[in-house]
Amino acid sequence: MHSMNAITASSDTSRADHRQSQVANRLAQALSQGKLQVVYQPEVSLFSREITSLEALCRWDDAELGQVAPDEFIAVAEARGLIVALGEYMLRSVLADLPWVTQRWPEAKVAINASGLELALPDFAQRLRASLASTDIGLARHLELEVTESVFHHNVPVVNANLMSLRELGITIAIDDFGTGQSSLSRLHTLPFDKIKLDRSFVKALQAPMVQEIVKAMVQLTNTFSRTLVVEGIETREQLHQLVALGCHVGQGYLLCRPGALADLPAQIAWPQA
Ligand code: G
Ligand code: MN
Repeated sequence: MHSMNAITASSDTSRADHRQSQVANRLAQALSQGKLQVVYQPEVSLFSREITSLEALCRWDDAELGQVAPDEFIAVAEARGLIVALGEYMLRSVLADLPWVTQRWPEAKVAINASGLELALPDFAQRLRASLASTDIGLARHLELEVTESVFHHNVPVVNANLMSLRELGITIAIDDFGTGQSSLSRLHTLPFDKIKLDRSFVKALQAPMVQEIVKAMVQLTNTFSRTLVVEGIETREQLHQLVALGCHVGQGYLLCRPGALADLPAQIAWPQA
């Protein structure tokens, strides 16, 4: 009985290992051949409907594996030593797109997601600065870096030093998927940040009075400290109206705009009136 379980478990493990190796090999190739796409999803002012930020998101449609979900290939990149290459790929793509973005949306920022593994490297900020300098250091004020609360699992002094160097350059810091990580509130005051992106799970549960109170508290907290609150995962008009009523100013989600190629994004967002 035990040995049967052991056999099943080990064949599951080897199948998962095999998939991971396959994804890692193909991903390394895709990165060196420029085969990943970058799409952008706006963050939108819920009052003016203007685009305040564009979040760069990676998409991968592989010739052999087909579409691979970002959750899967990012996890593989982290496990197999490809996350720095992936981060640099995204940065290069974004820097190439930035002149065009700033022409079209002069006030908007472009946000890139960084893994805690990257932030824990002592030379992260230095390398980012060097890439910027070789393009145009003035672009720094148009860049935002999104990090999740999982950075707390890494070397916090190094992470903080990186974040502070980036902020000195004019790059803003957003805490992504806020509310899902560990010890988020207790560590919040130790992290330099400009923006909180409230995880979409709060919007999903918005009917619950307790969740509405949490959203209100987050609005108040961010207002008090002059930080921006962005609510993620807005999918319905009911959610949008409820969030506006709770005092939220900026949102992101499929109702407002799906991720898309830069050329396909509207200058301003239109959504149906109630
Ligand atoms: O972790 P992060 O928030 O950066 O993840 C962004 C991912 O969330 C993207 O892959 C994007 O396609 C997805 N996403 C964006 N808006 C919505 C939404 O309204 N609902 C859901 N379920 N997913 C969304
Ligand atoms: Mn993000």
